Amino acid sequence: VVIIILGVVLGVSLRPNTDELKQTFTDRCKAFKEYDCEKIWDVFVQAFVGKDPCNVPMEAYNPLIDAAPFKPACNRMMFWSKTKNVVHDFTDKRDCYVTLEDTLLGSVMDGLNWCGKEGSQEIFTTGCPGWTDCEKNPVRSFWNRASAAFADVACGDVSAMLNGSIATPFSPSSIFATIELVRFNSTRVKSLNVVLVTQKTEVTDCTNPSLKDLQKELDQGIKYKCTEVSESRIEACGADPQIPCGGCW
Ligand code: C8R
Repeated sequence: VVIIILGVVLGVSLRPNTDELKQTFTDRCKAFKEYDCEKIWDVFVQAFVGKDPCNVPMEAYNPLIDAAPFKPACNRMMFWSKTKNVVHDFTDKRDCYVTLEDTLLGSVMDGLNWCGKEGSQEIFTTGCPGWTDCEKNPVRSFWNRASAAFADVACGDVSAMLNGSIATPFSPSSIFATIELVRFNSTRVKSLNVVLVTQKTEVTDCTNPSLKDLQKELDQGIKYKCTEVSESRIEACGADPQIPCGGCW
Protein backbone atom coordinates (compact mmCIF):
# COMPACT_ATOMS: atom_id res chain seq x y z
CA VAL A 1 0.00 0.00 0.00
CA VAL A 2 2.80 2.37 0.95
CA ILE A 3 4.55 1.66 -2.35
CA ILE A 4 1.36 2.29 -4.33
CA ILE A 5 0.68 5.58 -2.53
CA LEU A 6 4.29 6.61 -3.04
CA GLY A 7 4.00 5.67 -6.70
CA VAL A 8 0.85 7.72 -7.18
CA VAL A 9 2.39 10.68 -5.36
CA LEU A 10 5.47 10.49 -7.56
CA GLY A 11 3.28 10.18 -10.63
CA VAL A 12 4.53 6.71 -11.50
CA SER A 13 1.86 4.86 -13.40
CA LEU A 14 0.79 1.35 -12.50
CA ARG A 15 -0.36 0.74 -16.05
CA PRO A 16 2.27 2.24 -18.35
CA ASN A 17 0.94 0.36 -21.40
CA THR A 18 -2.64 1.45 -20.89
CA ASP A 19 -1.62 5.05 -20.29
CA GLU A 20 0.58 5.21 -23.35
CA LEU A 21 -2.00 3.71 -25.69
CA LYS A 22 -4.74 5.91 -24.26
CA GLN A 23 -2.56 8.98 -24.69
CA THR A 24 -1.84 8.21 -28.34
CA PHE A 25 -5.50 7.37 -28.92
CA THR A 26 -6.81 10.59 -27.40
CA ASP A 27 -4.12 12.81 -28.94
CA ARG A 28 -4.97 11.52 -32.41
CA CYS A 29 -8.70 11.50 -31.71
CA LYS A 30 -8.73 15.16 -30.69
CA ALA A 31 -8.01 16.17 -34.29
CA PHE A 32 -11.62 15.12 -34.98
CA LYS A 33 -13.43 17.75 -33.02
CA GLU A 34 -17.02 16.55 -33.19
CA TYR A 35 -16.34 13.32 -31.26
CA ASP A 36 -16.27 12.44 -27.58
CA CYS A 37 -12.84 10.80 -27.42
CA GLU A 38 -13.15 9.63 -23.81
CA LYS A 39 -16.34 7.79 -24.63
CA ILE A 40 -14.89 6.27 -27.80
CA TRP A 41 -11.86 5.08 -25.83
CA ASP A 42 -14.11 3.35 -23.28
CA VAL A 43 -16.09 1.64 -26.04
CA PHE A 44 -12.85 0.59 -27.76
CA VAL A 45 -11.43 -0.97 -24.60
CA GLN A 46 -14.61 -2.98 -24.01
CA ALA A 47 -14.02 -4.84 -27.27
CA PHE A 48 -10.94 -6.73 -26.10
CA VAL A 49 -9.99 -6.10 -22.48
CA GLY A 50 -10.26 -9.13 -20.22
CA LYS A 51 -10.52 -11.43 -23.24
CA ASP A 52 -8.30 -14.16 -24.66
CA PRO A 53 -6.28 -12.24 -27.31
CA CYS A 54 -6.89 -15.06 -29.81
CA ASN A 55 -10.63 -14.98 -29.37
CA VAL A 56 -11.76 -11.46 -30.18
CA PRO A 57 -14.18 -11.67 -33.12
CA MET A 58 -14.65 -8.72 -35.45
CA GLU A 59 -18.19 -8.29 -34.07
CA ALA A 60 -16.65 -7.27 -30.75
CA TYR A 61 -16.03 -3.91 -32.40
CA ASN A 62 -19.65 -3.32 -33.43
CA PRO A 63 -20.26 -0.87 -30.57
CA LEU A 64 -17.10 1.01 -31.56
CA ILE A 65 -18.27 1.38 -35.15
CA ASP A 66 -21.65 2.56 -33.85
CA ALA A 67 -19.92 5.14 -31.66
CA ALA A 68 -17.88 6.55 -34.57
CA PRO A 69 -19.71 5.63 -37.78
CA PHE A 70 -18.19 6.15 -41.24
CA LYS A 71 -19.70 8.79 -43.45
CA PRO A 72 -19.94 8.02 -47.14
CA ALA A 73 -17.70 10.14 -49.38
CA CYS A 74 -19.15 9.27 -52.78
CA ASN A 75 -16.69 9.22 -55.71
CA ARG A 76 -13.76 9.90 -53.36
CA MET A 77 -13.26 6.65 -51.53
CA MET A 78 -9.90 5.01 -51.95
CA PHE A 79 -9.17 1.39 -51.03
CA TRP A 80 -5.76 -0.22 -51.31
CA SER A 81 -3.79 -3.40 -50.88
CA LYS A 82 0.00 -3.71 -50.49
CA THR A 83 0.38 -0.04 -51.40
CA LYS A 84 0.06 1.59 -47.99
CA ASN A 85 2.99 3.98 -48.38
CA VAL A 86 2.23 5.19 -51.91
CA VAL A 87 -1.43 5.74 -51.10
CA HIS A 88 -0.80 7.73 -47.97
CA ASP A 89 2.12 9.73 -49.38
CA PHE A 90 -0.43 10.88 -51.93
CA THR A 91 -3.49 11.34 -49.70
CA ASP A 92 -1.43 13.17 -47.05
CA LYS A 93 -0.57 15.86 -49.60
CA ARG A 94 -3.69 16.09 -51.76
CA ASP A 95 -7.33 16.22 -50.78
CA CYS A 96 -8.51 14.01 -53.66
CA TYR A 97 -9.42 10.77 -51.92
CA VAL A 98 -10.57 9.48 -48.58
CA THR A 99 -8.92 6.33 -47.19
CA LEU A 100 -9.81 4.54 -44.00
CA GLU A 101 -6.83 6.29 -42.36
CA ASP A 102 -8.50 9.65 -43.04
CA THR A 103 -11.40 8.71 -40.79
CA LEU A 104 -11.35 8.91 -37.02
CA LEU A 105 -11.03 5.20 -36.29
CA GLY A 106 -8.55 4.52 -39.07
CA SER A 107 -6.26 7.38 -38.15
CA VAL A 108 -6.40 6.70 -34.42
CA MET A 109 -5.48 3.01 -34.73
CA ASP A 110 -2.99 3.23 -37.60
CA GLY A 111 0.25 1.48 -36.71
CA LEU A 112 -0.81 0.59 -33.16
CA ASN A 113 -0.78 -2.75 -31.40
CA TRP A 114 -2.97 -3.80 -28.51
CA CYS A 115 -4.46 -6.77 -26.69
CA GLY A 116 -5.91 -7.82 -23.37
CA LYS A 117 -5.65 -10.93 -21.25
CA GLU A 118 -8.24 -13.22 -19.74
CA GLY A 119 -8.90 -12.39 -16.11
CA SER A 120 -7.09 -9.04 -16.27
CA GLN A 121 -8.20 -5.46 -16.83
CA GLU A 122 -4.85 -4.56 -18.26
CA ILE A 123 -4.04 -3.48 -21.80
CA PHE A 124 -0.85 -4.69 -23.46
CA THR A 125 0.96 -3.14 -26.39
CA THR A 126 3.73 -5.72 -26.62
CA GLY A 127 3.65 -9.50 -26.55
CA CYS A 128 0.33 -9.52 -28.40
CA PRO A 129 -0.40 -12.19 -31.02
CA GLY A 130 0.92 -11.33 -34.48
CA TRP A 131 -1.29 -10.86 -37.55
CA THR A 132 -1.15 -14.55 -38.51
CA ASP A 133 -0.52 -16.17 -35.10
CA CYS A 134 -4.25 -16.52 -34.65
CA GLU A 135 -6.99 -15.10 -36.80
CA LYS A 136 -9.19 -13.57 -34.11
CA ASN A 137 -6.57 -11.30 -32.60
CA PRO A 138 -7.74 -7.85 -31.47
CA VAL A 139 -5.78 -5.90 -34.09
CA ARG A 140 -6.75 -8.01 -37.08
CA SER A 141 -10.39 -8.13 -36.00
CA PHE A 142 -10.39 -4.37 -35.66
CA TRP A 143 -9.10 -3.84 -39.22
CA ASN A 144 -11.53 -6.43 -40.53
CA ARG A 145 -14.47 -4.75 -38.84
CA ALA A 146 -13.45 -1.18 -39.68
CA SER A 147 -12.73 -2.13 -43.30
CA ALA A 148 -16.14 -3.82 -43.58
CA ALA A 149 -17.90 -0.73 -42.27
CA PHE A 150 -15.89 1.53 -44.58
CA ALA A 151 -16.72 -0.64 -47.61
CA ASP A 152 -20.38 -0.75 -46.60
CA VAL A 153 -20.68 3.01 -47.11
CA ALA A 154 -18.76 3.03 -50.43
CA CYS A 155 -20.67 4.82 -53.18
CA GLY A 156 -20.35 6.21 -56.68
CA ASP A 157 -17.02 5.74 -58.40
CA VAL A 158 -14.68 3.89 -56.08
CA SER A 159 -10.88 3.58 -56.46
CA ALA A 160 -8.46 0.91 -55.33
CA MET A 161 -4.67 1.18 -55.49
CA LEU A 162 -3.07 -2.19 -56.04
CA ASN A 163 0.60 -3.10 -56.27
CA GLY A 164 1.89 -3.78 -59.78
CA SER A 165 5.33 -4.75 -58.49
CA ILE A 166 4.17 -8.06 -57.07
CA ALA A 167 3.00 -11.20 -58.87
CA THR A 168 -0.52 -11.14 -57.38
CA PRO A 169 -1.78 -7.56 -57.02
CA PHE A 170 -5.23 -8.82 -56.03
CA SER A 171 -4.19 -11.05 -53.17
CA PRO A 172 -6.98 -13.48 -52.21
CA SER A 173 -6.13 -13.38 -48.51
CA SER A 174 -6.01 -9.59 -48.25
CA ILE A 175 -8.60 -7.52 -46.41
CA PHE A 176 -9.34 -5.80 -49.69
CA ALA A 177 -10.29 -9.16 -51.29
CA THR A 178 -11.94 -10.92 -48.37
CA ILE A 179 -13.77 -8.04 -46.71
CA GLU A 180 -14.06 -4.94 -48.86
CA LEU A 181 -14.56 -5.93 -52.50
CA VAL A 182 -17.29 -8.42 -51.65
CA ARG A 183 -19.23 -5.70 -49.85
CA PHE A 184 -19.36 -3.25 -52.75
CA ASN A 185 -23.01 -3.13 -53.67
CA SER A 186 -24.15 -2.18 -57.17
CA THR A 187 -27.09 -0.20 -55.82
CA ARG A 188 -24.56 2.20 -54.30
CA VAL A 189 -21.29 1.68 -56.18
CA LYS A 190 -21.26 2.65 -59.85
CA SER A 191 -17.71 1.70 -60.79
CA LEU A 192 -14.43 0.36 -59.46
CA ASN A 193 -11.29 1.92 -60.85
CA VAL A 194 -8.20 -0.14 -60.10
CA VAL A 195 -5.07 1.99 -60.07
CA LEU A 196 -2.25 -0.45 -60.63
CA VAL A 197 0.91 1.15 -59.30
CA THR A 198 3.91 0.29 -61.44
CA GLN A 199 7.62 0.89 -60.95
CA LYS A 200 10.51 1.05 -63.41
CA THR A 201 10.91 -2.68 -63.16
CA GLU A 202 7.35 -3.47 -64.05
CA VAL A 203 6.28 -6.91 -62.86
CA THR A 204 2.73 -6.96 -64.09
CA ASP A 205 0.01 -4.97 -65.84
CA CYS A 206 -3.77 -4.81 -66.04
CA THR A 207 -3.87 -8.21 -67.76
CA ASN A 208 -2.69 -9.93 -64.56
CA PRO A 209 -4.73 -13.10 -63.91
CA SER A 210 -5.54 -12.07 -60.34
CA LEU A 211 -7.40 -9.08 -61.74
CA LYS A 212 -9.62 -11.52 -63.66
CA ASP A 213 -10.48 -13.08 -60.30
CA LEU A 214 -11.25 -9.64 -58.95
CA GLN A 215 -13.72 -8.99 -61.76
CA LYS A 216 -15.41 -12.33 -61.11
CA GLU A 217 -15.94 -11.44 -57.48
CA LEU A 218 -17.20 -7.95 -58.18
CA ASP A 219 -20.97 -7.40 -58.06
CA GLN A 220 -21.99 -7.66 -61.72
CA GLY A 221 -23.75 -4.29 -61.79
CA ILE A 222 -20.49 -2.47 -61.02
CA LYS A 223 -18.36 -1.25 -63.94
CA TYR A 224 -14.70 -2.22 -63.82
CA LYS A 225 -11.71 -0.27 -65.06
CA CYS A 226 -7.97 -0.74 -64.59
CA THR A 227 -5.34 1.95 -65.13
CA GLU A 228 -1.58 1.42 -64.93
CA VAL A 229 0.03 4.38 -63.24
CA SER A 230 3.73 4.72 -62.45
CA GLU A 231 4.69 5.44 -58.88
CA SER A 232 6.57 8.54 -60.04
CA ARG A 233 3.42 9.88 -61.69
CA ILE A 234 1.54 9.48 -58.40
CA GLU A 235 4.35 11.21 -56.52
CA ALA A 236 4.42 14.05 -59.05
CA CYS A 237 0.70 14.52 -58.70
CA GLY A 238 1.00 14.56 -54.94
CA ALA A 239 3.64 17.27 -55.15
CA ASP A 240 1.76 19.52 -57.59
CA PRO A 241 -1.55 20.92 -56.32
CA GLN A 242 -2.08 22.55 -59.74
CA ILE A 243 -2.91 19.19 -61.28
CA PRO A 244 -6.63 18.57 -60.75
CA CYS A 245 -7.51 15.35 -58.91
CA GLY A 246 -9.18 13.96 -62.01
CA GLY A 247 -6.06 14.64 -64.07
CA CYS A 248 -3.63 12.63 -61.95
CA TRP A 249 -4.29 9.42 -63.88
N1 C8R B 1 -7.19 -1.46 -44.12
C1 C8R B 1 -6.62 -2.68 -43.78
N2 C8R B 1 -5.53 -2.80 -43.04
C2 C8R B 1 -4.97 -1.67 -42.54
C3 C8R B 1 -5.55 -0.42 -42.75
C4 C8R B 1 -6.70 -0.30 -43.55
O1 C8R B 1 -7.18 0.80 -43.78
N3 C8R B 1 -4.79 0.51 -42.15
C5 C8R B 1 -3.76 -0.12 -41.59
N4 C8R B 1 -2.75 0.48 -40.93
N5 C8R B 1 -3.86 -1.44 -41.82
P1 C8R B 1 -2.35 -4.99 -46.81
P2 C8R B 1 -5.13 -5.35 -47.19
C6 C8R B 1 -2.79 -2.39 -41.52
O2 C8R B 1 -2.14 -6.46 -46.81
O3 C8R B 1 -5.11 -6.57 -46.34
C7 C8R B 1 -8.28 -1.46 -45.14
C8 C8R B 1 -3.23 -3.68 -40.95
O4 C8R B 1 -2.59 -3.82 -39.71
O5 C8R B 1 -1.45 -4.19 -47.67
O6 C8R B 1 -5.67 -5.53 -48.57
C9 C8R B 1 -8.17 -0.35 -46.18
O7 C8R B 1 -9.46 0.21 -46.39
C10 C8R B 1 -2.72 -4.75 -41.91
O8 C8R B 1 -1.64 -5.47 -41.37
O9 C8R B 1 -3.75 -4.65 -47.31
C11 C8R B 1 -7.64 -1.02 -47.44
O10 C8R B 1 -8.48 -0.82 -48.57
C12 C8R B 1 -2.17 -4.07 -43.09
O11 C8R B 1 -2.18 -2.67 -42.79
C13 C8R B 1 -7.57 -2.50 -47.11
O12 C8R B 1 -8.22 -2.69 -45.87
C14 C8R B 1 -2.99 -4.35 -44.33
O13 C8R B 1 -2.15 -4.39 -45.39
C15 C8R B 1 -6.12 -2.94 -47.02
O14 C8R B 1 -5.98 -4.22 -46.50
